[in-house]
Amino acid sequence: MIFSRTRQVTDCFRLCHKFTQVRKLSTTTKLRQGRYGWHRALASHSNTGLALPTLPNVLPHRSLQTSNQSLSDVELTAVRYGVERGNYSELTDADVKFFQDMMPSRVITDEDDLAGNNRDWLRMCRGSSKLLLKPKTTEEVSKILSYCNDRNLAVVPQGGNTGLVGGSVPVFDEIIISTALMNNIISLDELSGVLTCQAGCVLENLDQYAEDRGFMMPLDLGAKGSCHIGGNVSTNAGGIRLVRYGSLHGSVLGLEAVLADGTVVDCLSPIRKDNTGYDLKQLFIGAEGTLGMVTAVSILCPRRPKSVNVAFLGCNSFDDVLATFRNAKEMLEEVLSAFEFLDNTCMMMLKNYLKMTNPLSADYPFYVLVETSGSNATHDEEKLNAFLETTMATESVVDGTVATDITKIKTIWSLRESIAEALMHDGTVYKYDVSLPTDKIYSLVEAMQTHLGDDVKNVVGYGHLADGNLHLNMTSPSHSSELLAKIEPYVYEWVSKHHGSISAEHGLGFKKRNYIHYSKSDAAVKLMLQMKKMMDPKGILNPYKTLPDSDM
Ligand code: FAD
Ligand code: 2HG
Ligand code: ZN
Repeated sequence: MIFSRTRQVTDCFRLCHKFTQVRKLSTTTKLRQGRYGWHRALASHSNTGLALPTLPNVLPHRSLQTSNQSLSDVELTAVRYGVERGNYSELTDADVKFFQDMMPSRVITDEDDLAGNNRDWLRMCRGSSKLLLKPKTTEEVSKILSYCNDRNLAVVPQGGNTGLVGGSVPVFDEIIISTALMNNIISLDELSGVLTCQAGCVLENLDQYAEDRGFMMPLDLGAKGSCHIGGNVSTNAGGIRLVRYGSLHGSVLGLEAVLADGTVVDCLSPIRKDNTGYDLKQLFIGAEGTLGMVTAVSILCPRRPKSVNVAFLGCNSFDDVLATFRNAKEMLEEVLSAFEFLDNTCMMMLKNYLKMTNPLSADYPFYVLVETSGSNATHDEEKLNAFLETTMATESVVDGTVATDITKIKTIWSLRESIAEALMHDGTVYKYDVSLPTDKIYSLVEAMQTHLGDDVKNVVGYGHLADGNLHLNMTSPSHSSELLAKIEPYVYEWVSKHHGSISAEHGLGFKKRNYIHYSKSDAAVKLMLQMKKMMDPKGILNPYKTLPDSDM
């Protein structure tokens, strides 16, 4: 069995430092069974050939109930944020008829059917679109955009609608163009590992397809059961493996996009080296649907590792987390595939709201999740063993557990991947996703705790420590404009002062567009506005998103 390991590491844990073996994991597994199917994300760790359960490609959020908010309560974005509608045409019956003639039964106008597409995952943004289109081909997307451009109708591209910055839903009545039916896998070259597919393929499905052929997707994130590869590319999603496989700017080899006027730009090259002119595909990666609609992607998939280990460790301070990271970089570098952290308030929420179990014998101020992936189990275990011995000897780690089989690995990962969901049960969530010099990451959480005091219910910090990426989240019983005004722009000023980025991986979307100046120079923003004007002169593609409000 591939996940079997020498007893060395666990024995060493027990003997040296009162490390707990994963004895509570069976309990945890039981609690989670059948509740949150989407956490099968962790199947990607499997190299065991185990048959994994088939689970629905939906996140559980649709049925979540937070403290003071029911689904129908989500305030219209335009009202909550006081936005003015752009000078776009209103949808007419003739418009709807045009689309119905073009793609009968894939034109949705029923208000109830549209509700989920009008509202974002966080339930903070809601639009009032009257039309959802579900094209199947690039040609259909091209016809839709050409028509909308001629008619001056605004549109919003939508993938899995798991975005966290309000980018994937309309602000007013923009037509929603969903990639839900653009889900064909075109090819996977088993020599190069290049996978080519339509934009609406669900990330997890792609990963399973790749797994069957000995490969894996180079990115992984908690929303993998719902998000689409086109959405991933359009947000330049980071996730839990960026430390190992890099960003989508590197692994996306080619893409196809449709411009606002319907022009199809074919840059779907599956080749690795191509220095012919400007690298246009990069423009669409992270553009959040404001420059074109991504219709197909070629992406480089690494070989699936033969050996995977996950350690979940307890630390007494953030300095200890940093020391553990330093050791991991030094001792595990070439096999390190994830290094994540969470604070104890996150753990409390996982326990209280999702009834999950801390696999360690006690609570600690901080937890670290370290994953190694490699091709030689003995080699990887030796390295992990040496790393654990060192961190224990220096007491930067005071408790921990190593998961040795796929079920336990999944259980540990599900702790980390469920934090966003647990937070939703704590009330209204104010979500910030920032990059900072790694040693400054947690100082921001402390600064916000001091700054907000009792005005806020909880302030938590967790994230992709290896990438210097903090997920700072604050909660309050219900939405409060006063609280928001106390958080912003304070948080952005803090990040800018410490030379960070105000959006590490989620993008700017609707919520953060007007704060772009905290991370980009005037000249850079001006050039972005000029590019937008050139590629989408009427501004029909995802208006009110990514770029700051401007008179240009
Ligand atoms: P959507 O939410 O539908 O859209 C996102 C943006 O892309 C919108 O602006 C939309 O207009 C645009 N868009 C979508 N499809 C296209 C297209 N084909 N062409 C052009 N524009 C398009 N993000 C991370 O980076 N790392 C994480 O670890 C991570 N974890 C998450 C965990 C949870 C539980 C949740 C709910 C979200 C998480 N996210 C994470 C955020 C989100 O999942 C990612 O941003 C994801 O890439 C969005 O994909 P999607 O298909 O849902 O896109
Ligand atoms: C994650 O890493 C996601 O879990 C969500 O990017 C982050 O909830 C958040 O703030
Ligand atoms: Zn993240």
